[in-house]
Amino acid sequence: MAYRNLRDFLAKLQKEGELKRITAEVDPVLEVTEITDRVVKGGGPALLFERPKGSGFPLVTNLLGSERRINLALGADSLEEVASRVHSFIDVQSPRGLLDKVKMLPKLAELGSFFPKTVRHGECQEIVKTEGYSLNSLPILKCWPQDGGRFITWPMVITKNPMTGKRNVGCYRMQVFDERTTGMHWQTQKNGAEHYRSVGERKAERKLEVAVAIGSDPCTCLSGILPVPPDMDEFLFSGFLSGKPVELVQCKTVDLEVPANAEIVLEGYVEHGELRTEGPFGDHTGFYSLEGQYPVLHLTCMTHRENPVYLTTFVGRPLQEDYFIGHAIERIFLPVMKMQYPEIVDIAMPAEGVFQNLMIVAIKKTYPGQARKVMNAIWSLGQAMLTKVVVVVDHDVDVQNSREVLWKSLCAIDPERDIQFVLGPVDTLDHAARLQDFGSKMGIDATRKWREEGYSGRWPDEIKMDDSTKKRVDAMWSQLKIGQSKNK
Ligand SMILES: Cc1cc2nc3c(=O)[nH]c(=O)nc-3n(C[C@H](O)[C@H](O)[C@H](O)COP(=O)(O)O)c2cc1C
Ligand SMILES: [Mn+2]
Repeated sequence: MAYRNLRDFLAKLQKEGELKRITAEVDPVLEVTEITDRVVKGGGPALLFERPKGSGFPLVTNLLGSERRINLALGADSLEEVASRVHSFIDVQSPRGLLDKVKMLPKLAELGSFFPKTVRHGECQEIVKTEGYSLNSLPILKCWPQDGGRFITWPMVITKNPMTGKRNVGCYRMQVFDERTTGMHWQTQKNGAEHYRSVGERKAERKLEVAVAIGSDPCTCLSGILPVPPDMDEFLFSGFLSGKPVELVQCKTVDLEVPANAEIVLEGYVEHGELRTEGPFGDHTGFYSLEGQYPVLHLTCMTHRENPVYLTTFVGRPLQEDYFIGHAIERIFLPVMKMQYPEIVDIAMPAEGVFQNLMIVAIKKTYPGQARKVMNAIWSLGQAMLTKVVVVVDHDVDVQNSREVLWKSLCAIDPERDIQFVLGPVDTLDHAARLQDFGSKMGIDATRKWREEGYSGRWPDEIKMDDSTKKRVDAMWSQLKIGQSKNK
């Protein structure tokens, strides 16, 4: 069921009425954003701009900007279905007896079948250009008015850990500086930044090779965004998600491999210590991230398919496409979180919290202080460490319903008692932090308080009508001739 490449998925979207082709000429400078912004917020389809101004190549936006398209991408009817598949794999890890071990074998063999495979030839190298090429040939967006320039927004940036040789794939925006030079927006705590720093510890050869793949089958496109642990290959995980191993080809000028089915590949290197002003950029917080000093990528080669389709996205005031992607990732990784922290019942990151600002966690509290333990767990868990506000509620709060969370949490707190501040790493994009990358975070324990936690009152029950009264009222409802809904 896996898609062969980006076009194969576009064809599926077209068949499902989830793709709109735009034949009019549209400028990648601002116009594509304004059009797509209206479409995303209206719940509309993916957009294929066939004639971006100034480029011979078409561009796609809003590829995964709805739950339905995310499901189509993942080949599932719902995110719960994907989550339970993830769960069934992690669940086999601790076999109890011989029988369990035997039962586990097929699962593990299946997992093995998702390891990326190296192939000889790839569509992404149909055209190879080591000379006379230019980034200006691509329809790269300038997203928002105050942006410092054009930005490649959905790259899979591939590097190898200089110490271990292990691959990392990350989606980091790249500002176009000139025809063959870009910025590399590695935020401080990300894996790409770690590779960059570790190349700086070398005495000689302080260069880090970089390959950038743009546009692929949709699960592979997600690989750069997935917050997998540093030592796990994102391509293994995206192969697992699509049900088919990612096929890789060797690059032409660097010792790295890229997805064979990519539309466009940029190869090059970053020299440790060379920094350049990057930004501003209209970011997913809904505000501009201002100029900063970031590494510079020098291209050595560009390869692409014949007539490549340029895949891009942009961020801004929520809702945007990244919300749907982030939400899917949240659902897919929830079983992993639950395995580590079994008291977690559900989590939510409402769009307005722009991922790093707010996480609401429902827990089944079984011992005193557990809400605080969970906050600390979140602040030590991969990228979730950057979460500015963690709200912990009881298991009977529907965290997906922000109004219910506001109501019940505010009723449940004695602010001075229930709020906890900590200092630590914060998101690079947090413009309110006292220092770049460092600041405070807040946890709110909005669970019912126990005697063992020093609460001496009686915690009241939530008001609910009893079932027998409801049934009697249901029965008499039509005679009352009030109309409206019978039962709320
Ligand atoms: C559209 C989009 C753009 C992103 N841009 C950046 C970026 O410029 N810099 C960055 O550090 N992370 C960016 N991210 C987030 C990273 O892709 C994400 O944190 C990823 O898991 C990082 O991978 P890593 O843990 O291997 O570093 C972006 C995410 C999306 C969806
Ligand atoms: Mn990674």
